[in-house]
Amino acid sequence: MKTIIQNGTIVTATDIYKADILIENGVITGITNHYSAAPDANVIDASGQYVFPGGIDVHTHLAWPFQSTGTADDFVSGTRAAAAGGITSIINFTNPKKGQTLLDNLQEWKKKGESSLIDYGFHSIISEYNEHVLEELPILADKEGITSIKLFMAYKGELMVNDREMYKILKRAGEAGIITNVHAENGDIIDELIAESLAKGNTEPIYHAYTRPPITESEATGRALAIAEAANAPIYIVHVSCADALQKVAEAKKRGVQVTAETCPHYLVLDESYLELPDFESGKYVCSPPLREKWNQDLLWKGIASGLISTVGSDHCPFLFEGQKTLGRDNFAKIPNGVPGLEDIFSIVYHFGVNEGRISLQKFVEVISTGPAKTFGLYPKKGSIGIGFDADLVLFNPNASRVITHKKQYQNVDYNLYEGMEIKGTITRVLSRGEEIVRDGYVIGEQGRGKFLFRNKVSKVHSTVSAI
Ligand code: DUC
Ligand code: ZN
Ligand code: ZN
Repeated sequence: MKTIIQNGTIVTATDIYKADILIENGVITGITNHYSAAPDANVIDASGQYVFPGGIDVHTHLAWPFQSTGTADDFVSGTRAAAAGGITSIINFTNPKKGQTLLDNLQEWKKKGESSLIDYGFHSIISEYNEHVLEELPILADKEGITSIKLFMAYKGELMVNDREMYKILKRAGEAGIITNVHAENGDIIDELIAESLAKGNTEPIYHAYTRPPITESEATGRALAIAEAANAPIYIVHVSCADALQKVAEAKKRGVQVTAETCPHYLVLDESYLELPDFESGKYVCSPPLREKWNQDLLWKGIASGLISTVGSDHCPFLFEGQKTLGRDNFAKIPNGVPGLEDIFSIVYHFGVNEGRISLQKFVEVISTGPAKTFGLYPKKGSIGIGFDADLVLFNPNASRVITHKKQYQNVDYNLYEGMEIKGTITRVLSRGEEIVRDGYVIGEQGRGKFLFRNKVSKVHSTVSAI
């Protein structure tokens, strides 16, 4: 089956040009000025539209058990939401059970992934250190194509590992061609600040932010980077939320640490004041790290523009407002940490980045597709538009507008973080490996068509930094 996309404006991380795209068997096989429609070809007219590479969201928590509950989206609702929002590949976090090997745990997650609509991979979380873990790392990379893991410096008793464990794991991971994602917050200090706050009767959601101040993130970020430096290993700092933590990334990059960094749409657009909304509306915005004072946003956007931040990931960790977020109505420490974002990440970064003049079209493609593909071993199969790439494409009308509302969303959540925001630019079609899976805002692809992503080893850290 041949598909031709005619008359669109192709946007990659480096170029913008008008051309037609020929797709055969799910792969881009030609790009030229004009293809005349062959009788056996499906022709899609993209006049007046951008053609972007599909978004790659490397930070999702679908079907994720956490804090005595579990996220509201599974691989069915979550990947439908992703597709509707222009995301054609995800990398989801696993969550190991106590005493389970990484390899056994992975098989369970691969089973869950089979219901995906789009392509999917996994980062293996390591929350329990033992010698077996170190032995499993090369097997994960060589035999399973799992070339990233994740460590937490917070959530003691559930996920947190200590510095010595981090060092050993990072070192072995680096030797095995694996990049380590790190959640950088000082869990011990945070736990003490929470205890102090509750003892004083300070239980409202704003205290979630006050008990996780920027210093707890920047200290842990600096420490994680020092550990990676000592271990001579690549590291990916997830969800950088504030200027102080970003500064630690800049300093480490200057020293030659193999670091890449991510921020999330909510840190770019929302701020700490949402945690003071009345009637427990504030509970919807509880995530970790917390939303920060507004002035940080400008520095995060500048970090994207300069290349210091190479990826925007959603940290899609959705909980229902009724029944999940409300568990913490009387105690902020009981509100499950996490917000939905997968369905809107593409639009939010485009609108507030490109339309509002903060980043170029090419930089948008870099952080939403090319950067994550390069960092996580998916390039050059995913992450751009070129001959030999999978035909994962988003057709986008920059002149149409829409208003975000939870009433018209695929994600299984009873609210939307960006409710009421007007976005200029709409997704008209999404193709995954050449197959149309979204048309005019409706998901038309079938569940279970997504493929597991066996990823390349990470030998060199991706960097596009122009100035520090
Ligand atoms: N932060 C969240 O908000 N949710 C999931 C885990 C995390 O790190
Ligand atoms: Zn995290
Ligand atoms: Zn996360």
